[in-house]
Amino acid sequence: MKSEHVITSRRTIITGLASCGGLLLGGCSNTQPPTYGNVLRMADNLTYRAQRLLLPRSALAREYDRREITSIPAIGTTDPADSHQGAYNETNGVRYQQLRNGQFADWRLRIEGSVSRPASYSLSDLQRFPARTQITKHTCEEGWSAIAEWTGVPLHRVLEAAGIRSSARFVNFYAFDDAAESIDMLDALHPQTILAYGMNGRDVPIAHGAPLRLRVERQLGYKSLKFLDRILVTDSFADMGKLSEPRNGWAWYVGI
Ligand SMILES: Nc1nc2c(c(=O)[nH]1)N[C@H]1C(S)=C(S)[C@@H](COP(=O)(O)O)O[C@H]1N2
Ligand SMILES: [Mo]
Repeated sequence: MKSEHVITSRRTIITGLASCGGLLLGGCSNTQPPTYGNVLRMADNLTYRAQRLLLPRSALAREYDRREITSIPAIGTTDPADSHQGAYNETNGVRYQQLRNGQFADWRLRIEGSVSRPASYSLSDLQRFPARTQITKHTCEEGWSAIAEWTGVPLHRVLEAAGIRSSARFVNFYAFDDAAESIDMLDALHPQTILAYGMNGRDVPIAHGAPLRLRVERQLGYKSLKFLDRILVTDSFADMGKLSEPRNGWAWYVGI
């Protein structure tokens, strides 16, 4: 019954999208010229609509066999406490160092915004949810790919536990470096979208996003945010900060 409910709400979302016609992320009004952010995201609207029309809503990314696991480079921020790294944030870098010194026992993932029960979860709280393990290919926009096994809690379970509101449209993720990402409800509820605490059968190593990273298997690697600190559920598109795609000319929607 539960999955039927999810499918119905996805259908509602996609119908809403189709009838919107104009700028996807900027709302349905075509009476005003687009904002700066919307101009940068115009190509997103095309790829988003084309991919959502062509592919089944819940199509799974291919999953691989254990024998196909490859080595995987660590890219972007590999240590949020290292002040020499490009996306270093002093406040959060110091917090990260303290949490790491305590083996992340005091780390908590906050979930707030468009939810009826804002919450914060420890790693063991998250590990009490039913887990999902998947062996998938990570594809970086820089042109490399790698296969790894990821274990974690499906994001939809955590959103449901927090009482996600029916008006919610985006899930925003904030990391311990200055990176942040957002995804829509179709990806947020996708069964392979997980909050991963395990990689290749062990805890996620620091360089790959300890203690918790996002896996969004139907999009390019940069959507899979490492070093998760906070989740904010929103009803409309939010500014994701200075490293966000709209501010840097990167596509927000990078479906594969
Ligand atoms: N917090 C954070 N998440 C991030 C990044 C980053 O710099 N900071 N880089 C992204 C990019 S471009 C890629 S390809 C993957 C790399 O993940 P890996 O280091 O586990 O291979 O993480 C993504 N998530
Ligand atoms: Mo990447």
